[in-house]
Amino acid sequence: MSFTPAEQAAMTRALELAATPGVPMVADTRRVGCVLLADDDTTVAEGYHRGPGTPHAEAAALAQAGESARGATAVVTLEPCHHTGRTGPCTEALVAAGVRRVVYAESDANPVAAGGRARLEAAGIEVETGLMATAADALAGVYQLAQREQRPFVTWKFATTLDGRSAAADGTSRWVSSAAARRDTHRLRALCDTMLVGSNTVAVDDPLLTVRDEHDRPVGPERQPLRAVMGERDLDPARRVFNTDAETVHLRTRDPHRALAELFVRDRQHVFLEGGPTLAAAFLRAGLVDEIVTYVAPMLLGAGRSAVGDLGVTTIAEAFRPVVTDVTVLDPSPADGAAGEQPNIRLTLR
Ligand code: RP5
Repeated sequence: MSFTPAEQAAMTRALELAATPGVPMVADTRRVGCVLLADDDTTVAEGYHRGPGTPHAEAAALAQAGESARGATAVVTLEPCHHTGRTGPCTEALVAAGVRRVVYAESDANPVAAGGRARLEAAGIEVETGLMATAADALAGVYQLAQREQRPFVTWKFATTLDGRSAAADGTSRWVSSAAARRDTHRLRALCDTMLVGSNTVAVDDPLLTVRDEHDRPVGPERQPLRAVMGERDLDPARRVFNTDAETVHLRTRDPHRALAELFVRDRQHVFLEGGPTLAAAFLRAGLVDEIVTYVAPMLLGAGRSAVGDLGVTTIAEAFRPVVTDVTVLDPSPADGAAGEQPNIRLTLR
């Protein structure tokens, strides 16, 4: 394997493109980015997959490049597909455009789309693979888990005080996390296709569960995840979760397995779980939390709602011990700082 510095930089960019927030991804689609490089290493065009039924990353980049794609190197986060699904095969588009070399990060786990490399090589295109495969794998992890387990990937997000509380004794919880942490949450919400809470959270907190911009305005309806509320009790239609900013479904079950199965049938791939302590505990006990994102605020309450309910742990040896994958300090913006906000810590665990 040998890659030029320009190809390495292009792959970093392709991974960024693939992770563009706000792209609706459902069960059989993937986040993919592509950069086309000319012989002199300049970027000819860029593309990324914008969701089901839209052109794949390679096709988007080729359309932007036009004739300049001839002789170019295509740097792609995933092996180009070799099948006709909702759109045509990327292999044929790359061959027809006269691309000289293709560099991709990892092979496609979906057997239906496989065979891209062989087709490209048969057409005389030079192919190299494995560049930044680990980063591409992390990006693809959501899709791969959904395919393997036939259920959506679950990210559980919560905010907590230093003493593990998510609300004060009187039930007030706005806000435990800082403004910077809440902005970060909206960035992460936008990467998922479903927001999930329990009916109790809707009754008690009346959350919106939308993706909102820095001015707290909802982004367009086409970029909103589905809002799902699970629980057997009836819901008050006047709750904010039923406003017109995004679609909302009521899953009449308290069983995490059944809720995820229903969401998978609706083509959902990535659930952002923002439920309260009881729902979070039910998912953890069922082994249905794949990733945890928590914002730790420099605050002590001493009493109040705990961030997570009973996990059935009675002794330290039985503790759940997720593995930390990232620790980031979220500093307040100058305006937040002037308002007295302090840094929060975001911990990501798997
Ligand atoms: C909690 O407060 C929800 O679980 C959510 O995390 C938050 C509010 O969400 P938004 O109303 O800001 O969308 O009830």
